[in-house]
Amino acid sequence: MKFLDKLLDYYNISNDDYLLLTKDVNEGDIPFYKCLNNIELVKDKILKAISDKKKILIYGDYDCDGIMATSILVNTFNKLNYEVDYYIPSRYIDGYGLTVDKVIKAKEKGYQLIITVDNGVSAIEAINKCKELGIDIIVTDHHEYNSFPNDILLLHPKESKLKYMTSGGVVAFYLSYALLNTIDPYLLILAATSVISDVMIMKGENRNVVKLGLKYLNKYRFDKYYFLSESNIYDESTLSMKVIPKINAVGRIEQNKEVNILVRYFTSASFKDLISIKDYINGVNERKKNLANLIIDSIHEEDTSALVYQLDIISGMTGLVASRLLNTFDKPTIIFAKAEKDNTIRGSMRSKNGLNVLDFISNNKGLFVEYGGHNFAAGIIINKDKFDEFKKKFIEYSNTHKFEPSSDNILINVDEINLTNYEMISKLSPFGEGFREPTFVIKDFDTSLIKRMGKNNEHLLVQLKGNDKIIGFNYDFNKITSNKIDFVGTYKLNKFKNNISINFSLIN
Ligand SMILES: [Mn+2]
Repeated sequence: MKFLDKLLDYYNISNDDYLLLTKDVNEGDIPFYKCLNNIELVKDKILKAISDKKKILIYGDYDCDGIMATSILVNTFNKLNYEVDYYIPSRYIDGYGLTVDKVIKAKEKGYQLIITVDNGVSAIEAINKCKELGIDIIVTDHHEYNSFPNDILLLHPKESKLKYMTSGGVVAFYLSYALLNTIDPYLLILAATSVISDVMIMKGENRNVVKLGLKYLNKYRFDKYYFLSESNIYDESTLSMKVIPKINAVGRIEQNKEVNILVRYFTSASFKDLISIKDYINGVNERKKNLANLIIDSIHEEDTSALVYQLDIISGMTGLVASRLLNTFDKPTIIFAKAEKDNTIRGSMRSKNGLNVLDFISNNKGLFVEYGGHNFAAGIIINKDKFDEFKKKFIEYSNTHKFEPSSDNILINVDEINLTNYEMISKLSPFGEGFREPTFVIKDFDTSLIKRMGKNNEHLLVQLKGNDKIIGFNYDFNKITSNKIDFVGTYKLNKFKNNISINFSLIN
């Protein structure tokens, strides 16, 4: 079967679909800002506030989506030559979302209009406090909500003509589009970054935002991205593997208000600022990695079907540690942090195909104080005294819900690892939630061709034609038990100076 036909089969799409998915995107493919209900009213209100010289505060969130959303609006006001302030609450000091406390502080500082981004839709008490104190408030958010006061302006994907749920950053982007009357390429890549970081479905409008954002990123090569990317390839995986973890690292590691410096990074016009802040961000990211290594080294794998630990660590580290343990031990993993003042513990669940953590949650709702997430990654809060019961239940669940190797790999032979086929795949990008990058399997590979490389011979290498290779980073060589082996992996572009080659990168 031809390589393209294999791809079409895999996605269950026709040739016409392929042409549609692979065609170039342009600004006309981005929904016009009026797709959001209320946006004309919001625009009028903001323009009126500017002409009345009102003191405006943008209130964001500490994750990458919230930082992108805040930066988009701050940049927009900069372009309108109007100075605004912003605040990103600290995960540790302030907690998530606009609170009554913060509204009172805003009043004391003389703010007359608060615009929330990536939060606010459930902050009913804080909104009432604004009313009481005579502060105007506009809420832009994308989180779930039941009811919302109808005398407050709300921008929300649920109140729109959009087909798919989208990120807080994209909602802020539509507002910038309305206020500036144009699509700003830099603001679009910030929005695209938020689609990826908040794991929004990579279809429809979201896909167009990301695809055009990446096109602009490759065209303009914004310094702010260059300094965080560690790569000369700008695609969705550079964002998800390099840039976004660094943006998230600051709010996870730093326990004061440092996370606000990220908005300065993404909004400052000063190159000096940029250099010093990128050094800071990269430094925080190194500290985060070292901390993760220390934590992981201190853990002893228990002989159970799932790993469930409560550790003496800050809550910002649980996701990272859980992901690393999942990859190391190949077991569903839950890591809780040290207890909070109210005797709850926050944790991160990580899993793979075969054990859906949302299913576990919905079967055991009584155990949770709070939860949110996706099929294989969730953030949870439980009462500390429920830990033992929780652990027992989760291990029981994992006894009967074993990981299943994803069976939908495209069968290829070694000759099909080449640049032409890589390009056929990458034309379908961006990949993401709901539209996964295809994985491939090579059956019965001759193990005598396998070499090792790396300082400790920890990586697997097979040299193919030209400069193409099969590479398995930190490969588990115990898997090689006979003279044949099946390899599962993805195509990666390898660009070094003017040399381009393909790595078939193994999925351990
Ligand atoms: Mn968000």
